[in-house]
Formats: sequence, structure tokens, C-alpha cells
Amino acid sequence: MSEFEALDFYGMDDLLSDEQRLIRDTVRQFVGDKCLPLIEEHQAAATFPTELIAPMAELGMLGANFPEEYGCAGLESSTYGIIMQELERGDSGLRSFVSVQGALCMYPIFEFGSEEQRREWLPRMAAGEVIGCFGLTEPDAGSDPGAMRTKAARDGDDWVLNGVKMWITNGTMADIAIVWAKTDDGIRGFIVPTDAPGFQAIKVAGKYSLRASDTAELVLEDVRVPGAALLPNSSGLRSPLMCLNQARYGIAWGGIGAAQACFDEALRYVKARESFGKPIAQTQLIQEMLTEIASEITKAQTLCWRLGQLKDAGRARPEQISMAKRNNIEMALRAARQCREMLGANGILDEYQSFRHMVNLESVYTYEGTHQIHTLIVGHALTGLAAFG
Ligand code: TGC
Ligand code: FAD
Repeated sequence: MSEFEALDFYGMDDLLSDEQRLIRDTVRQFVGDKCLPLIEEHQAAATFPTELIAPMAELGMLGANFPEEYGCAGLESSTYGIIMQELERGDSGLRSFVSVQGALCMYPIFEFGSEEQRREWLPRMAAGEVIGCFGLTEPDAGSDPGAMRTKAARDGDDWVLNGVKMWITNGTMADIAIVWAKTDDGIRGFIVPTDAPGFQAIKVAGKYSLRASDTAELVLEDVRVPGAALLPNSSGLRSPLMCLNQARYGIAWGGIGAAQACFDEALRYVKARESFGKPIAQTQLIQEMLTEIASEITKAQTLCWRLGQLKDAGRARPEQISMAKRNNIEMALRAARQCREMLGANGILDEYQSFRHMVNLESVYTYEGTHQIHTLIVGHALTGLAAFG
């Protein structure tokens, strides 16, 4: 297996159209040529590789599944998923950036915004000229976002926002924040310029995980925005949860990429590494681990392929997306850990990828709905009984 090849045991490649294969190869090449050579530097420095934003925009990766009339690539869901898969083969932080920009910021503007808001923001966001972040979680409201305290109050034609949002990806580098706040009409979404007086983004320091990603706390103190900042068609908690469906879908694909990166690295390693006079790949215990990981990646691929079909047909239910996010990220986390194990002591070095993927996936396991929350969403769908409270 060459450096840029990925495990494809069931020949999923045959299902790709020529266009999808071209896009897959282009993103894979981009990640191999542009992301991997610099990712460890950013991992060590805890910085996001901003130098990759413009090339990703040029390749059409930002909001790739939105219509061309807004400057986007207009791709179908599985092609969008393949992009997420390939980005996360590089680093979960890179996929996070693209998920947040597209699924969590461009999507609410597209879905709940006015035509004027769409035309104002989407083309510039697709071009990477305007960066977005998505503020739903608060210090005391993560799994239960309905418990948020951030408020938006009418003052003449304006809105005044007060509150704190926590763990916000792209937070310090964003030009706009999609902020979810309680109003007299329930939860609504707002497009808040991050240079508005009273808005502050504070970098979250000391992360072991997702270090090559910008994570921030957002503080809003009497932030005044015009009436036109409200997303007019947002209505209740349902609106931000609809955004999460989009992002969770991409994350499910991303998990495949992270697991493939670890598997491919481990396979190369165990074939080359000798112990007791033979390659460790020729031992039963190593082959068991490889077989287990390859089987799980293959199952995750088939799950996503079908989910993409359902999504394009407008039939993907939230609980189906939850099942894929839950399954694929747990699978990737377990695979990354086993791959690190196969590398022995070398597996703790930054010249190999599995450890970085493993610690990144701890965040992915928690964000966009923790593993347990997705268990309860699927359990609710199966039984008709909500067990959250
Ligand atoms: P509940 O009463 O169940 O629902 C309220 C309303 O929303 C509807 N709904 C959904 N609609 C669309 N999609 C979904 N997935 C939906 N889930 C629920 C529901 O039908 C209801 O509608 P209506 O019309 O009756 O009002 O709400 P609840 O308060 O009981 O909470 C349910 C729960 C726990 C499933 C939900 O709140 C949840 O998913 N919690 C997890 C929170 C979460 O995932 N946060 C993610 C924050 S963003 C992030 O992490 C970004 S990471 C970025 C990166 O990639 O770097
Ligand atoms: P809690 O909700 O406090 O949960 C703690 C533990 O309790 C978890 O194990 C959880 O599964 C469990 N638990 C909670 N409720 C139940 C229950 N009813 N039954 C069983 N177990 C339960 N948010 C944003 O809005 N925007 C972002 O851009 C963003 N980016 C993020 C980036 C990173 C790196 C991270 C780590 C998080 C990010 N988040 C973001 C926040 C993320 O969505 C939340 O961390 C997540 O939803 C969990 O919330 P919490 O951390 O408050 O955990």
C-alpha cells in the first residue's frame, strides 16, 4: 500500500462516479502535500493552519454541498462526505474547520436566513474571505442546549445579546458568530460580527486534544446588533439541532478517514517491523487486530454510503445520523488506539500519526453530541421513550 492509498476492502471505490473519484483524489493529494507536512508543527504550537484556508476554498471545499448560485460547488451528500473523510485522514482539526464553516455556519444562513443574508454571506464564506463559528454550547449547557442562558432582547429595531458560549471551534479567528440565544419567542439564531463592541473571544488553552484547531470561549456583554442580524426563519431548539444533523453527517464520514490513516500507517509498520525473526505482521495477534480494524472500517464505509443516499433523497432521519456518528467515531477511536499499540514505543512519537488521531478523536467522541447522547437518541427512536432526563 503506497503512502496515499487507503484501505478499501470491499471496493467501495467502484461505487464512485468519475467526478467523485477525481474529487477524492484531489483532496487526498491536498492533504498529503499540504496538510501532513505542517500538521505536527501546529499540533505542537496548538494553532490552526490558517495557511490552508485559501487553498481549501479554491478547491471548493467550504460549503461544498450548497448551490452554485451562492458561489458553492453544489455537490451531492456522498461527495461532500468523501471530502470530510479525506480531510480527517489528515487531521480532525482540519475537518472540524470545514464542518463548522459549512455545516454549522453556512447551513443556518442558507436554511434560516433571508435571501439578502444568503447573498451577503454565503459567497464570501465559500471563498474563505469570511470565517464563521457556531455558538450553541455554554459552560453549564452542553448535552442539554435547551438549558442555555444566553439571552437576546429587543431594543427598538436592534437586538442586545448577553451570555457566554464555550468550546467554540474557529472562535478566535471568526469574522462572524452564529449565536443561539433565548428570546421572548424562544430560541433564535443571530449573525453576530465578532468585532461588535462587547464581543470577546478567548482562546481555550491547555488542550491535549484537537490542538490544531481554534477553540474559544465567547463572551457577549450587551452586544448590540441590528434587526437584520436575526435569522428570520430560525424557530426554537429545533433550528440549531437541524444544523447539528448536517455536521454530524460529515463527522461520520470523517471517522472513516481518521481510522484509515491509522490503519494504513500500522499496516506498513507491522510488515516492516521484525520481532523473533519475522515481521510482526506474521503473528496471529497482530493479524487479529488488523482484521478487526479493517472489518470495522468497511462496515463504517457501507453505513455512510447508505446514509448519503438517504440524505440526498431527503430521507435521512436524525437518529440514523446519530447512529453513524456514534458508531464511526467509537470505531475510529478504538482503531487509533490499537494502531498506536501495534507501533510499540514508536507509536508515542510525533513522527507517526495514530497517537495524534487518537487524542483528537477524544474530542470528536464528545462534541456534536457525546457518544452517550447519541445512544439515547437512537434508544429514543427504537423505543419511543426519551431517557435523557
Ligand atoms: P427535544 O425536545 O428532543 O427537541 C426539541 C425540538 O427539536 C426537534 N429535534 C430535532 N430536529 C432536527 N434534528 C434533530 N437532530 C433534532 N432533535 C430534536 C424535536 O423534534 C423538537 O421539535 P419541536 O418542533 O417539537 O420543538 O430536545 P431536548 O431538549 O430534549 O434535547 C434533545 C437532545 C439531547 C437530543 C439534544 O439537545 C442534543 O442533541 N444534545 C446534544 C448537544 C450537541 O450535540 N451539541 C453540539 C454543539 S455544536 C458542536 O459540538 C460543534 S463541534 C464542531 C466541530 O466539528 O469542530
Ligand atoms: P456534559 O453535557 O456536561 O456531559 C458530561 C458527561 O455526562 C458526558 O459523558 C455525557 O455523555 C454525560 N451525560 C450528559 N447527559 C447525560 C444523560 N442524560 N445521560 C447519560 N449521560 C449523560 N460546541 C459548540 O456549540 N460549538 C462548537 O464549535 C464546539 N466545538 C467544540 C470543540 C471541542 C474541541 C470540544 C471538546 C467541544 C466543542 N463543542 C462545541 C462543545 C460540545 O458540543 C460539548 O462539549 C458537548 O455537547 C458535551 O457537552 P459538555 O462538554 O458540557 O458535557
